[in-house]
Amino acid sequence: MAQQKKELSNGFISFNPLKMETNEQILKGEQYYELMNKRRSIRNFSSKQIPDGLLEKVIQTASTAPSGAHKQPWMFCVVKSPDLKKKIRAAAEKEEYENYNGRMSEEWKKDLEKFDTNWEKPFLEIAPALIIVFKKTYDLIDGDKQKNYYVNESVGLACGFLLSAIHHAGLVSLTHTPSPLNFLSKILKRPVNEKPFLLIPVGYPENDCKVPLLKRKELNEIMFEY
Ligand code: IYR
Repeated sequence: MAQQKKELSNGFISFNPLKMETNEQILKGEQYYELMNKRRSIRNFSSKQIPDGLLEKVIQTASTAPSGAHKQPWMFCVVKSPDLKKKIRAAAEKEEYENYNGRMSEEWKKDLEKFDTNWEKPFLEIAPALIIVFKKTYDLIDGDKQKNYYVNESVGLACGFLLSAIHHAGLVSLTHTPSPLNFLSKILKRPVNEKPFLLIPVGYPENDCKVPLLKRKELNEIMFEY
C-alpha cells in the first residue's frame, strides 16, 4: 500500500481503483439511480439553516470534477448575508421582469407554464444560502493572464457534481439563471477573469412543498446502442 502511494520520478502515482464484486457494482448502479431520481429542482425554500461545514464539503466535492488541463476554472461564492441576498434578489428580479415582459418569446413562456414561474424570486432571500458559481475564463496570476481550456464544459461538470453532492447530503437546490447574470460580478465584487455561470439557492424545502408533475424520458429515448 505504502508503495502504491509512492510518487514516481515522472510525476505519476499509482491509481487506487475502487474494488467491487460484480453484484455490488450492479447494486451500486441501481442505488445511485434511485437516489438521483429523487432529486428535484425546488423553488419554495424554508429558511432553516444549513449545518456548519456542509456547504464547504459539497463545494470540495464539486471541485473533484475533471477540468481542461486540470485548471479547475471555477469559483464558488457562498452568500448567506441577508443584505447581499436582498441586493441579489432585487437585481435578479429587475432582469427577470424584463425577461417575462418582452425579452422571452411566447413559445418559451408557454414551455415554462407547467413550472408556474414568474419574475418574482423570493427564494433568493428565503433560502439560507446562495452558491454563485463563477467560471474563470483565464487565471490571473500576479497580473499575468494564463489560459484555461474547455471552461464551460469544466464548470458545467463541477456544477453537476455539486448538485449531486447537495442532494446526497439531504439538501435541495435550484439551478437559477437570471439573465443577463453580470449584476452578480458587481454585487460580489469579483475579479475581471471571473464570469457568473449559475446561481444556486441551497437549503431545505418549505413544509408541504409541491413540485411540478414531470416525467423523465425513458432509457430508449436517451440511449442508442451500437
Ligand atoms: N430564468 C427565468 C426563466 C426560466 C427559464 C428556464 I429555460 C427555466 O427552466 C426556468 C425558468 C426564471 O428563472 O424564471
